[in-house]
Amino acid sequence: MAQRTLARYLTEEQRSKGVITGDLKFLIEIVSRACQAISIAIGKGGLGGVLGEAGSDNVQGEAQKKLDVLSNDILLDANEWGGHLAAMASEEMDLPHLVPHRYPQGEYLLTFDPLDGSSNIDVNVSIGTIFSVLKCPEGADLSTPEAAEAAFLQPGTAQVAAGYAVYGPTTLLVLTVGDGVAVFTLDREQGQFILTQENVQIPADTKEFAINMANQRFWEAPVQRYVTEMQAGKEGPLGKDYNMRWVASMVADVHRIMTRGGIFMYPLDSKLKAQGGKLRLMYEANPMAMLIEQAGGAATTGRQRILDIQPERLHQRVPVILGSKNEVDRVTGYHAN
Ligand code: P6P
Repeated sequence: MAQRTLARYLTEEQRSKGVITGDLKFLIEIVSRACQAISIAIGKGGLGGVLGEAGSDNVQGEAQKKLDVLSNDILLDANEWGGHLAAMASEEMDLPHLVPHRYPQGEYLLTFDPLDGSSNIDVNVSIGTIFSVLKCPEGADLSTPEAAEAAFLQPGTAQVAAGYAVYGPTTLLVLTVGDGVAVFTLDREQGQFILTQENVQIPADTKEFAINMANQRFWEAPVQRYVTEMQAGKEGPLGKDYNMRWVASMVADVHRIMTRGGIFMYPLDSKLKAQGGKLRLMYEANPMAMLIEQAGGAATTGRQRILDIQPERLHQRVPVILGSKNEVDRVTGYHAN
């Protein structure tokens, strides 16, 4: 059977299933080409002069890596001229980036974390790009970047597409347009993402958890209880031995869960309480939550479904617990007790 490229998959979703519009198909293809360019830049590493610090901080107050800034620029440049977007928002920019008036305005909003896990860049560990697509509300005020923020403040259930690229031994694009999750592998010779898996299903049970154990003393009681029970293994209340993984690149940890199940937790802890959590809602938690749910998993803050959260700020942070449904339900249940 002929290889199904990303373009062919999207056309099938658009034509045969009527799931997406032509503009959304075009937007996703543009984002995929930007991810190809980011993959090439990362692959050059020290040879491309792109490692190390950029010498600036982002809106989160985090030191930017050269590749953070480069990836952000690649996504902005790729997306602003096509006529499918009204505005973009990024972890690396305080305010939304409006499509310049010299270009046609589109009906979609794009949010992204251009390079997630950038603390792993210089040590050659997998990193990724995370993106989310929303419809721009009718009559939205896009007169200034400050005014445009309100248009983005939609719950995760309003996303029309979400995906990530993971830059690892292979570069993969994992995508949902609301009709299940599909995985595409970058064929560097063709310069194409080729469909290698569709209808991804996350096992409802798992024996593998992902959390940064160094924060254990800061966790709330329900997470303390859950992790202690998993560490108790077969003799403990959960009756099975668990393994632990923590890549410290959300994209890599989530992709492992997409591939073989697991539970990922960046829970609220006492040192993060004031800021509401570590991970960002609009371009980390929401797109990953849509993907996880579309693959049969669950995604909560411990207290509520992530996709139901009504955002209040563009760079809002939330606790994240996602992955194999039965395990997420268990630890979420502990929060309710
Ligand atoms: P810690 C990367 O900086 C990130 O935003 C996520 O990709 C990752 O899951 C998390 O932070 C790692 O956090 O505290 O373990 O370094």
